[in-house]
Amino acid sequence: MSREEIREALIEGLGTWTSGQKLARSFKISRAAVWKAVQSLRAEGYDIESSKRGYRLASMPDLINEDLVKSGLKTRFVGRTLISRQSVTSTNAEAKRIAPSAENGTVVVAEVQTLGRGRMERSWHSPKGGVWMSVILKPKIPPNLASRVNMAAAVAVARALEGLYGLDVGIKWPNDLLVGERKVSGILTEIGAEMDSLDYAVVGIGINANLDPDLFPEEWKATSLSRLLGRDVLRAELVRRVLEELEEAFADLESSFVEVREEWRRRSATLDRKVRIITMDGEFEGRAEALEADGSLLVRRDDGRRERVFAGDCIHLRPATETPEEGS
Ligand code: BT5
Repeated sequence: MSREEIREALIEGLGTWTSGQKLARSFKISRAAVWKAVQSLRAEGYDIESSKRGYRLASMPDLINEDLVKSGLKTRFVGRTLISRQSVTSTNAEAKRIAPSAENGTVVVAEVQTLGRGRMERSWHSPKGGVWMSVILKPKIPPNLASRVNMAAAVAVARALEGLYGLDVGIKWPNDLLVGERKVSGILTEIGAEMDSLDYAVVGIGINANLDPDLFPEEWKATSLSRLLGRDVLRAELVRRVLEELEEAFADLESSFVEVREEWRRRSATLDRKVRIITMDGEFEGRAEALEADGSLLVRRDDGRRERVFAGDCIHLRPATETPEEGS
């Protein structure tokens, strides 16, 4: 407990010195106990300096741990249970394992994923510096409305990135978040359901926060927040904001869903574009004409037929040359 109090005190006095004696007196513990608490915080990654004047936290640490995310978190249930790990195979895999018995809103977050997953068995690269997290949601909706969860998550992340960093974020159907034409975030929603009810949805959110996008092949057209902003972001603050936006979007999901759906459409980078659609049944090209209420994409094929696409990949094509502008 004293560890928490000392952490709070050092964060409050960020950059300034506090004597060990004062800390010991305030929390009614020995100076040796203060030292032990400082050691344990350092081991966690807090940059705490010590000198004759006492201790000081040199800079706010860019960590995503339960304490930092939860301090000031304005949600009712999303993120109230938060499990943070150094390294996991995939936060979605972890979250799915615990989902049946987990509280609505439980979050799993990791510094690194060794087997991060994209859609359709693709891999998602998850080096240190990113935000890799999964949120377990239990909306009271039938399974056929599950795509709402994915749409709500995309809108929530877009709002968070815009609200915190002033970025103009577009949504490429079905689940990529783009700034300009580059992917800054991807979402993978997986569900567990009975015939007529959704047991849970695991919303996996990957955000390229403080990492060098040149680590990835150019054809991915990836970017990161640090590249876009020219500075690192505080990831705990970002996680907090995403969780808050997610809770707000969640409320809409169980009711009319008008607000999220409209914003999802408004942010679409795919609508009115020339696209190539790749589904399990093959591929075709056409113009993206509409986004339906259930999240499907209506495409007018080059041969004039209209096709409704529920799942698949979409490549934006350049109108003039009709060559691919970006990867999946
Ligand atoms: C997605 O898949 O965009 C969903 C990504 C979801 C990742 C989160 S992280 C937390 C949670 N735990 C997981 O294991 N997953 C979720 P998709 O649309 O299929 O895009 C995958 C493709 O994007 C890959 O085939 C690569 O081409 C590219 N890619 C891989 N890693 C990337 C990255 N970090 N940034 C941008 N593009 C990437």
